[in-house]
Amino acid sequence: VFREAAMQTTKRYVSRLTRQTLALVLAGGRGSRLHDLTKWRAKPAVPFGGKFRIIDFPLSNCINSGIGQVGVITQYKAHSLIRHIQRGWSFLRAEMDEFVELLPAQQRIETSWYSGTADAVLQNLDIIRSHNPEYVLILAGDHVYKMDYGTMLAAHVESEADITVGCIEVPLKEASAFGVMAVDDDLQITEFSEKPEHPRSMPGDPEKALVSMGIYVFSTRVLQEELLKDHKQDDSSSHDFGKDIIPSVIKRLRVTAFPFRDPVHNKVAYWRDVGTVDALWQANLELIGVSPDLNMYDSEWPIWTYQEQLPPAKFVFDDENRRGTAVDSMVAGGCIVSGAQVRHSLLFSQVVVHSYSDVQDSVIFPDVEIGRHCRIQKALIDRGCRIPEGTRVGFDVREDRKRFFVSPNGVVLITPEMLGQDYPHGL
Ligand code: ADQ
Ligand code: ADP
Repeated sequence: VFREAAMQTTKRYVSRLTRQTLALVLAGGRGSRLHDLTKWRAKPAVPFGGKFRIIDFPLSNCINSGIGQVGVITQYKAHSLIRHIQRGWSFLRAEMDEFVELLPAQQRIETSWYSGTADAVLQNLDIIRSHNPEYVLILAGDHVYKMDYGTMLAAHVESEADITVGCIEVPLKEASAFGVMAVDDDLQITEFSEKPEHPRSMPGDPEKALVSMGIYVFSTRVLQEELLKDHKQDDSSSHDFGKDIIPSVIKRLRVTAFPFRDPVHNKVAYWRDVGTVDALWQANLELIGVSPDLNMYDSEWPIWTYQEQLPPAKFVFDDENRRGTAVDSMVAGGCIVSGAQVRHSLLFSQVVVHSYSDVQDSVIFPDVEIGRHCRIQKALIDRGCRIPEGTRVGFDVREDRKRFFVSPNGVVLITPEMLGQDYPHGL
């Protein structure tokens, strides 16, 4: 009884904090390592997991954590992202003061677009003030993970921090892609270097480094003061949280690390920056395993998205009685596999695979049609591609390179443009 009562009190306490929080999702970066996938769309709008887009993960985390006030800061190639958010994320109740608001770069206070991430937030300071939150949670729109931000907010308040930085352990050899930190026994950050050439390892574990997830809780007053201070240093700052703000405040302010761990299994949590063609292909295919690290079937932490009303997927015999099958695969709504074999692949919505074709180890984005007699292996096919009859992909790297992009790991990326076709609307 006492434990139950204590849990109720904790829940109420955390939900008070989440209600006093405004989340800002940074969704303006280019994500250039995804090559042609981000030529016409921002990285947060890249499809993921059969029916989602990457930004659905941080946005769902907000809603599931009880944070109903969310701004999405957009800039680069934002059309499909804006369309997705308008269509999928307008179910919140304005009268309950819940919303997902779009904040495009619109030259609000300067005659420039957003420069770094801190500048993107600074240019929206008046909007932040108008919502009058106690805390501002800054998130990146381009990571895939499930996280309860309530526990991070509670840690921020309990440790009396000015700023709390979400952090995670990664292998040392990958750490130079991140902001790398050192912490003391109270988890106060004592050192922070953004993308260091020679990252430091964690004490006691020479193979691991503690890195920033690029997510921050600020007490609103601190955020305002620090952004204005950074804004004044025009020449010396790139106006970026990781490069400028965090390194400059750790000696002056109380900046605490919040280690993100899987609360159920008590281990390092699932968190992916699907920033390359290889990583994106791999992370999508991992989902079809028997018990993947990212469980999308968890009814306690649903991932919300925009979805069209689609009929169920179907697998049919063709006119010559060849079976249409998919094994060891995930297939979204609206797909038709007719007289073709699909193995170890992920088919997003409305993919059609025609007779005598064979698809293996591939990730097929929505609205793709694969013609007859195709053999496709280890491919990532972008939205809207019409693959012509008899196409062979993934068998001859030199041939593939002539028409398509082949990743360092040998994944063949195919976009409509590479096939001489138009991109579909809303990409
Ligand atoms: P990076 O991953 O290099 O490092 P950055 O390119 O600054 O981060 O992007 C962070 C987020 O902001 C992304 O979601 C991006 O889309 C968005 N963004 C970038 N520029 C923007 C702009 N001008 N306007 C709006 N949105 C913008 C950061 C931290 C590291 C940390 C990693 C974790 O700096 O310390 O380790 O994230 O991935
Ligand atoms: P294939 O080239 O593999 O023979 P078809 O286009 O002839 O493919 O379609 C095979 C089967 O797939 C059809 O008999 C039908 O059952 C189903 N099918 C194809 N297109 C549609 C569609 N638009 N709606 C519903 N079912 C379809």
